[in-house]
Amino acid sequence: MKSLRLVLGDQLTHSLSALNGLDPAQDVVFMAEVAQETTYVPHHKQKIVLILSAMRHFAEELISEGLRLHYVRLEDPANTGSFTSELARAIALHQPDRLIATEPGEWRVAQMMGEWSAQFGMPLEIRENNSFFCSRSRFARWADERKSYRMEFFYREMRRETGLLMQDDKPEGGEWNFDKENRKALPARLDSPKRRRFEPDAATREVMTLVGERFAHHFGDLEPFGWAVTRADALEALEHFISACLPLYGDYQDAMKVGEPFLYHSIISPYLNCGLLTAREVCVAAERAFRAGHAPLNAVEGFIRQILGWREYVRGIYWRHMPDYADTNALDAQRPLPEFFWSGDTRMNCVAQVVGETRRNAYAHHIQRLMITGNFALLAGLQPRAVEEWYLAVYIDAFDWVELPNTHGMVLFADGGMLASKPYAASGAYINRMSDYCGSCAYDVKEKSGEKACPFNILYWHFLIENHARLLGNPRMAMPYRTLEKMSAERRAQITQEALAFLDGGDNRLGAN
Ligand code: DLZ
Ligand code: SF4
Repeated sequence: MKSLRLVLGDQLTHSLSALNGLDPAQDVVFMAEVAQETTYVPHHKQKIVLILSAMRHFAEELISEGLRLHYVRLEDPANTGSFTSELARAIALHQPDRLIATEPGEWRVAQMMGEWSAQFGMPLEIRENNSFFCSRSRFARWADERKSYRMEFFYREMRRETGLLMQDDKPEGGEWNFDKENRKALPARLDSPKRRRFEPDAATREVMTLVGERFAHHFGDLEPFGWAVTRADALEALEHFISACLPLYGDYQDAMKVGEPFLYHSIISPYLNCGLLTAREVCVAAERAFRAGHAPLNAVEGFIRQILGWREYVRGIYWRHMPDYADTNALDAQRPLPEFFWSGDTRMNCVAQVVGETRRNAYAHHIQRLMITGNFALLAGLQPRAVEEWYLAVYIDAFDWVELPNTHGMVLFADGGMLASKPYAASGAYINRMSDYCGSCAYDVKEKSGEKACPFNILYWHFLIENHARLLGNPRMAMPYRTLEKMSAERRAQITQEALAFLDGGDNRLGAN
């Protein structure tokens, strides 16, 4: 039985289930760079370079292991541009008896895959993706047992199941979650670790030229490109994080500073999400640092919670609730995405800084994504689909399964609270506390109304007024609503008027495009 083994661009793992039991004498590995994937959203240029270059390096590694590859390059004149049509060409050439794949990360691709067996008249075996801790069926078992899904309880089960940071059946340090220790403001003098850059080799340079020519109109700077594109380099990036950044990762996890896009963050999500690193090895490395006394528990627990807890949890939610999940719009948010999400051309310094870093690095850390661009999108009532497309396009680690629940549920509360127990809405005071953005902003974070007032201050109260009927019953919103109720009718009318003036015609004519 001759099989064609499929490896997608986010499955670059040597132990991938689709490659298990492969017979090098007759089986062929199929990989294709296709226009359909490079353009379904206008991906940041560095994201396309990372995926295509990592695919090419991975293919080389498989060839050097003695495997037969059917590899289609994007610039190949015969390339027909989609997984399905390229698979048809490969089948005609190699005449396999069956297809073997690993479940894809994305609903859109899973739909496509569902048709292949009938289309090609041969069996297609779709195997579980063993790069995750929690299979889709395991998540369904957990979710079936409860009415509301809180990440914290899922995470505890995962800790017990994997034994990570456990002392027998008790959590290490006597508590499951040390998040309250992870909100420190940065010290005035900061000596953040210098990030490890990986100089592009000839293969990456070739892809950069291709992307520069073909995707010049896509968002983002192509140079400098310093991402790892091989497993060996990704392992080096992991080792750098563990030794130089993890000890302080916890303390300053939520902090933001002008000119410091990375601080103590791991920056390994692009490698995890395209398969160069596995979730297990990353968590094991962090736990080892704790056991060796190199990193404190609040840092290691916080990091492991992101991978073992949150990342697995959002994947579970995605597969359990797609495709309907993406269509909800619980807060009826209808405004189009303002142009400054792409240009960065806004007087709001916090937004300008984050968009600028996103353009340069294809990266922003979780608090920047949640509390600056995300908070703005939530408060301004931007359309979920437009915001989701933006996040999917601009971030190097963004794939639908992880981006959608994070944006739709966590950032925008568009699922009505399935993921988050309350909307992550905040006024300028939070941004001022967690960053140094306000000091050099054209707006005044202390002003609550008028020309100079920080737009987040006005939009925050406007958001509460607008969503009064939808959010008043939420116990976690009781405090802000009590404050709102103490405001005079005139003050509320003024907030509404100033918010609408801003949204409809203020800073960079939000809503005008
Ligand atoms: C993101 C991406 C890009 C930009 N290009 C490709 C590609 O040319 N070939 C490929 O196999 N995968 C690519 N990917 C990743 C896919 O979009 C990802 O594998 C699907 O979303 C399936 O989950
Ligand atoms: Fe952002 Fe407001 Fe601070 Fe300006 S004043 S940086 S708009 S939070």
